[in-house]
Amino acid sequence: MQKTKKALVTGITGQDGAYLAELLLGKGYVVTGTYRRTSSVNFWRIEELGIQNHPNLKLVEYDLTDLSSSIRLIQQGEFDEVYNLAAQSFVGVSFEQPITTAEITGVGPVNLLEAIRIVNPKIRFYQASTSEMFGKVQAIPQVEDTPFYPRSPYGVAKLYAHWMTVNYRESYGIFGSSGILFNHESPLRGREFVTRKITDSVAKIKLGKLDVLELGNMDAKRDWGFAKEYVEGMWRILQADEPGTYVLATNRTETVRDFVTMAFKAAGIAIEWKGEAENETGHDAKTGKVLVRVNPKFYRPAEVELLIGNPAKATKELGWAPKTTLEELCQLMVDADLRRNEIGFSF
Ligand code: NDP
Ligand code: GDR
Repeated sequence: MQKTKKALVTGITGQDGAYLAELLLGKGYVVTGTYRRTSSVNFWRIEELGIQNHPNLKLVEYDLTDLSSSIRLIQQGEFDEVYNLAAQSFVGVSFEQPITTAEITGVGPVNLLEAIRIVNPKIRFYQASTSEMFGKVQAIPQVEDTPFYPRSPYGVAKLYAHWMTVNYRESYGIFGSSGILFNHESPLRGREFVTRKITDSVAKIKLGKLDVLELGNMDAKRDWGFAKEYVEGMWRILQADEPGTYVLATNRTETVRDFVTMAFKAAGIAIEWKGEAENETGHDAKTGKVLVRVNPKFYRPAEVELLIGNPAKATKELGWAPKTTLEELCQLMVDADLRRNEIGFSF
């Protein structure tokens, strides 16, 4: 009989943690998911997925910045696989809180790597690396060996954790793998990130609950995929024969402006664009009403202008490929936000 696998998922209150826990539970894993002690814990994602009370899911309080609890967590869990998804993951905030971001997003993963090295070096470790490490465009499409040039404290912190994962693999033989994941979105995306901010605002505008959507840089181009498919990629990365680094992406890039147009279209509203840069506005093509405008307060001190990734290595070695188109993804996000806003749900 095959042994039941045990997995640790840090950051289960986040988008990817929730989807990954759902995936692993579906595969028969016993899953420990970590959340932070806060005054009001936020389990809405695992509630929405209906896994909060799953008999094979255990929720534990944990902070990635604490080495001693990292060691105890690894000692107590007898895990086969550890997926480190916890991070201060918002690029914008990383400019305001660079030190906290470095401690959580950069050094935090090393606490887990140390715990694994000390307690059980056989554990397979997944690090949530990011296309933000590519930063300033060096080549397109970006692949595993494209040079890194991060453009935010978040990107720099992730790059440190990425190289530490490589370093623990090469120094101690730990099965440490990195997924360099490009932006992936879903109805469970946090509302601070641009796609969900857009789909939630479009739903509110459609329902007469908001007048105007305000955004920052409309020219930024991103390679957006569906989060549910990307967590499947994370799992595949840890099932490989050898540890390694893999890009997960769609190989398609669109501007923020294109995503806005797409989201309004998904809600049955055609948008016309006028003006440029800070004066750009998006109008309802039927009524002429301004529905979108630029607010420079959402600009970042440094921007990643263009991301597009080629996942050919993951396709060849892991059999992973994205399936959902950006139009389909956008439609399912808008539909979810319309449903939520109709019943006054506001996460
Ligand atoms: P989220 O921001 O939705 O989730 C982040 C999780 O980390 C939350 O559960 C959060 O808990 C937790 N967390 C934050 N700080 C700590 C801490 N000090 N100790 C323990 N847990 C902490 O991110 P996503 O789900 O979107 O992303 C998952 C991972 O993948 C992140 O590491 C992110 O940087 C990375 N990534 C994401 C991409 C994307 O497009 N989504 C692309 C590439 C990489 P709380 O709820 O308490 O804040
Ligand atoms: P990103 O995602 O920075 O790529 O990081 P985000 O959705 O925050 O921004 C994408 C692009 O949109 C531009 N933008 C705005 N962004 C936000 N959040 N709000 C706005 O109003 C707005 N207007 C324009 C941004 O400037 C940017 O160019 C995400 C996170 O999930 C990271 O954790 C992850 O590593 C990367 O994706 C890959």
